[in-house]
Amino acid sequence: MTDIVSLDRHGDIAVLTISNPPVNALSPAVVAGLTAAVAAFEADRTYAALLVHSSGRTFVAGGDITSFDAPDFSAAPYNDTLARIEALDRPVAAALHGTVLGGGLELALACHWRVALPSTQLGLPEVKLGILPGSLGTQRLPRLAGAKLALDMIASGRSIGAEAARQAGIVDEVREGTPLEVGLAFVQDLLARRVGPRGTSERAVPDEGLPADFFDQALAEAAARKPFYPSARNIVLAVQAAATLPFAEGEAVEARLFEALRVSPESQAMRHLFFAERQAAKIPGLGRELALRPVHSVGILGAGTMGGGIAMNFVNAGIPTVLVEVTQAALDRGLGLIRTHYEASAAKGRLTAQQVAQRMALLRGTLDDAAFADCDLVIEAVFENMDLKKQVCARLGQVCQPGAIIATNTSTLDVDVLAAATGRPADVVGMHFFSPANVMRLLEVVRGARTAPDVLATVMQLARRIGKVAVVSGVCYGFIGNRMAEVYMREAEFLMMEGASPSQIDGAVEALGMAMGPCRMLDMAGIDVGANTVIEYGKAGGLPPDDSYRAVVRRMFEIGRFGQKTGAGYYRYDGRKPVDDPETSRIAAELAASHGIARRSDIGAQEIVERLLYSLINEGARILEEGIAYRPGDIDIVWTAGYGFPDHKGGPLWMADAIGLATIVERLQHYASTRGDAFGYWRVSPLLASLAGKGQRISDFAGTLA
Ligand code: 3H9
Repeated sequence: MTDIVSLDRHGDIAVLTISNPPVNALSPAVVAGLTAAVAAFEADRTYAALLVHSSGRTFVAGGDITSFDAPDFSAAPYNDTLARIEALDRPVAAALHGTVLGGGLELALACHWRVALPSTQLGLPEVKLGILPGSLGTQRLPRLAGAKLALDMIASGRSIGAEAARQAGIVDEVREGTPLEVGLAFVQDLLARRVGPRGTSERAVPDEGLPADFFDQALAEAAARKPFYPSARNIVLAVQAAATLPFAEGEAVEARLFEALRVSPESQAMRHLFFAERQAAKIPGLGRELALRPVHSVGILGAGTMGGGIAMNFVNAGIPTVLVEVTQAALDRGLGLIRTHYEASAAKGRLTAQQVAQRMALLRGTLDDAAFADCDLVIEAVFENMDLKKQVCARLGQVCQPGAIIATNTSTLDVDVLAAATGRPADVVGMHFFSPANVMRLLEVVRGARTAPDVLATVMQLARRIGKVAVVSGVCYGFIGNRMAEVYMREAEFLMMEGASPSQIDGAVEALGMAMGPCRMLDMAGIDVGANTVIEYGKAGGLPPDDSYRAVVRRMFEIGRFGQKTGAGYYRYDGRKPVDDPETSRIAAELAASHGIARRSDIGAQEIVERLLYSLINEGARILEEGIAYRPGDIDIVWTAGYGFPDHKGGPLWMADAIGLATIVERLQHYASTRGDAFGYWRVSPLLASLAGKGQRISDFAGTLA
């Protein structure tokens, strides 16, 4: 046996141990080790039973995702070994702990019996990688849990706990102890009861109560709700095969459907994001040995929508949080909104009354900013205005205890200027949350010129603790996300002035899978918020000398069309439903006339997509060449986790490679020549031009930030 998979004797029980840290992924070496161990067990007739378990923090978290790109990848060796395990003529049990996912659960399903520690989570999350379980999970799980639950778990990728798995028939028993203790005791019980092997594949899928059109409905739903995900349809077909075909035929169906997905661009994009997300957490130059600052309590200045949302993140993670406001009315309103939010979650069954009480007990509100003196981290979430934020930062510099971290939630302003205002810039970092802050996964962490390494590392670790995906940005206007959003909005507004309607603009990018087009996005975030950002940027001298730049948002702001909240912005709202408004088109036409912009009736979806997304990609390339982002994947994570960019496209830069950089450069040059480029809007990023010229991919660019 190997160090990775060992087979040891405990009396007449053979104990197979998988040790492939950190998560016991099924690398080719694990599969080879597993196969050898099974062969050794087959050959040794003195064993009465086999126990399969893993060392370390988890059972097996799945197939080795890094191996899926290999041209010679094949699930067959693993699947053959699973078949051999199931065919063993003596009982085989799996002792489960940690996260039993994907190929890990498929291993457990091939064993005859399963016992789990109470904290175990089990799931088939392959759908999140754009594939389906390829080691008979789609065939064995329905045989244990029924087609309905199996399809739900496989299609959603959600995990279930050990007790729910026991009730569903996936796990036989839940026991306390270490995996080895629990597994050995369980197998000894099996032997004492003289129970023999039992193969999951020999069972029929229980189909009581399943409507006759169950799979037809599921297929229709997959087509309607997940049109961009080929995995959605394939998953239904695979589970249908389990329910309707003999095991061997279902196996062949699964293999064919799995392979089609593995090589699909959608899955490649989603696998890219899996690793990009983990990579984003790593900061070049900061080692694991760096001591972090303790964060036991958090203070937040501003109890508005943003401040309240931010507070909920910490409270949800069990961290005592104090909210500070300037008036009692604002504080009461902020605390009231948080309570209402938790009570609504409780009404939906997502929280218990006790959890609501616990969370509210962790939250304190006060008008006295002296409360910040006890906090390890204080985040300012006041209105986006440089003068106000400078004042606030100066005060925080005085009131916060030595060593406390001071964070600004600015979405665009210069973090170095704010850091200087505190008088202690090493303690300062940007923490840019996205609205709604308790829901959106993205956190942009802005590294100032003087941010101390331990401050940055502490905030990155804290982000993980509160369930965010954090991406580091250098200092520039709008950081990674909003700087790119600015060019995207710029083109949306020019298109509007040229004659495209908001629904035409949004429709073009939503047809590619964007969760929301730019017009709906800003209407929801607030036209006032967007206009203010542009105005502040103007004050800081950042705007191009072009009066037509973002003219629409400024006009909308002047006339009080603040977006969804006022019933009108780019769109007019029928309740929450956006509808094109003749008034918007009149405003756009009027602005076009006053700025000498020609109106056209021939704007097509292709032009909209190119002008919006190729500008976005070009700006992303600039962000990379300037070293504002560490790596291309960080930019992809910002846009998929923060702006609704479709994950099946892998983010803007991954998509750029799929389109071809040369094509993008050619189209940028086309717009420069057809539209004129007095303000450099279409100037091609030198990095993009150079990579396109060399036929290289931007996703492979190593980055420039030291
Ligand atoms: C599958 O099973 C297909 C089968 O049906 C067919 C097979 C033939 N592979 O997330 P973390 C790495 S598809 C390779 O930070 P956590 C990860 O990159 C798979 N590497 O830890 C990271 O590396 P690094 C189905 C993997 O504690 C390190 O492990 N399974 C894999 O926050 C730590 O990861 C899944 O989709 C992998 N499968 O969360 C589960 N998994 O340190 C995917 C992790 O170099 N994994 N790594 O950055 C997860 O969801 C989480 O990693 C897990 C732990 C919950 C397990």
